[in-house]
Amino acid sequence: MKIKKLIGSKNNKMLEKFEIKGVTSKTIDPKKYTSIFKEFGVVVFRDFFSNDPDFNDYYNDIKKLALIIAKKCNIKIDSSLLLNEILTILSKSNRDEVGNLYDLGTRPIKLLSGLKLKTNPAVISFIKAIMGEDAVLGFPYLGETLHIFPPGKENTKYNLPMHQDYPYIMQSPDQITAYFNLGELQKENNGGIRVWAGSHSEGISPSTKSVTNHRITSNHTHFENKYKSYDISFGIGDFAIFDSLIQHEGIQNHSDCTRVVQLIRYSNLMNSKSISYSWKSTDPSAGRGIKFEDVHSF
Ligand SMILES: O=C(O)CCC(=O)C(=O)O
Repeated sequence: MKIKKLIGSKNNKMLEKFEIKGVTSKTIDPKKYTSIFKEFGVVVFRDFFSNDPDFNDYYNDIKKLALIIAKKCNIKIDSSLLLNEILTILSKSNRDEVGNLYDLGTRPIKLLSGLKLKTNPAVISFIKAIMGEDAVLGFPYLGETLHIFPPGKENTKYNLPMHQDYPYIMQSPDQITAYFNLGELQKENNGGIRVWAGSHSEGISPSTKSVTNHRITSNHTHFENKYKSYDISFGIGDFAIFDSLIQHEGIQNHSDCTRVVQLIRYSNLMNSKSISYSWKSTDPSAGRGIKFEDVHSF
């Protein structure tokens, strides 16, 4: 299946130096972008995965499975629709089935094509260029999420307020969140991610737990005042990496179409804090994991 793209659908405002256009997984020279990543804590590559077989295989696998759900639920769907259009239709009446798709890309990814995407040579060489050739790469237990954000007020509860990823996930504070975008941007207001560029430079920040058990950055006004924020929206095949200490939040989807993105985390296990607690991840199910408060004082 060839991935259809919407011509002229991206009307994002330009995002300073950390938005890169015209570089793909086939052409990237990773060393060129490490200093941008270190300065801003984020780099966004537009159309990075155009014609990348690993990306296409994962996209097409998820789409095939979404069409199977449609068949199972007796919903007629035009198979030439985009993945996010299909998910929008399915979510209206079969939210639980869409949840099963979420599970296939979440904690951990359970598709071979997903594993191939996770180990895509361009992605790994970029991460190694940032962490250093000596880095031993690990995958934290809670590191993978296939986020599916359908439209509708009832779904906005899934958007997280300002936070850092590391306290949720652990394993190493030297950690990168990679953002493989699978949904096409059809409307400017279908949400995305708001980042406070450069905020990672302050390291781990104090956070409190909300009633919904979300970790919220305690001194968020400090970051709002000190760092410039950027709202980033994504199209199919766009790729971004974030320092797991960057302050960020989800932007609610106010459009009538679903936002869908695969997140994968990569940790550097040579980090001294990570070594001090034996590389443990947050692991709520097995009772063997570690909690942020076990090893950090705030
Ligand atoms: O809304 C998103 O796309 C990102 C969600 C997020 O911030 C996270 O999973 O850490």
